[in-house]
Amino acid sequence: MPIPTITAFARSPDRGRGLARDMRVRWALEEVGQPYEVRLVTFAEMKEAGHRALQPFGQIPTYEEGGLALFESGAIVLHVAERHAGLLPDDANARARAIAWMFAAVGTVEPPIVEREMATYAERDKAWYAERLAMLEERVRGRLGELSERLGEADWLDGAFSAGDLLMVHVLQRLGRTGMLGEWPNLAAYVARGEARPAFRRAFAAQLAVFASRAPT
Ligand SMILES: N[C@@H](CCC(=O)N[C@@H](CS)C(=O)NCC(=O)O)C(=O)O
Repeated sequence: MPIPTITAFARSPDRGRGLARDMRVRWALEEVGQPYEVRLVTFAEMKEAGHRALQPFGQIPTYEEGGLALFESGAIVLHVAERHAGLLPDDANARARAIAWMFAAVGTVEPPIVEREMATYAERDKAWYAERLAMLEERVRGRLGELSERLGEADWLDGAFSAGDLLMVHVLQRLGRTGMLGEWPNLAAYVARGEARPAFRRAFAAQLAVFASRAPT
């Protein structure tokens, strides 16, 4: 496989906390041992036609590998997982279930978490903010309770660690500063297990190094 190139924020708004979605792609590539290159883009560059040709919505991450260009972090992680061993089970049914967890992460669990976070940025000055935040947090709690119930005492969502866990852990990390994860000790432990993986640590260090190298001194 040619060395893929991904895009990431030139200046990450999370100040190196690894919440931007290039992190999940980096983590997947580290899990399978695939070296990669990173092209850093500014916010202005993300909105230009050149970048939009790769990512129609003017966002990161993107993924280029030979003649293939991809966007959507979930699709990129799935591509990486399908091309390499290690992130999806060999058994066809188990593989299908792991892919279902990938969709659950980005399609069912991530949206209420992102909606809550967006409200804290964009709606804080509204008269109805407190009421709306409480409502959004209840939605997040609903999903977390359901996920916690399913995970139970297992280490991972369905057998061995998979791309489904990779995406789910990264999605849950966005709740880091809210304290909400602590309400479900099994989910907090699940995220900690993901963060302890050597591939996660390498990916995290790589994205942090970008922030550190560009942060004003
Ligand atoms: N569903 C997309 C979401 C991509 C996304 O929201 N990227 C963020 C960074 S994590 C971004 O580029 N935000 C800047 C913007 O939307 O202008 C994916 O998973 O790749």
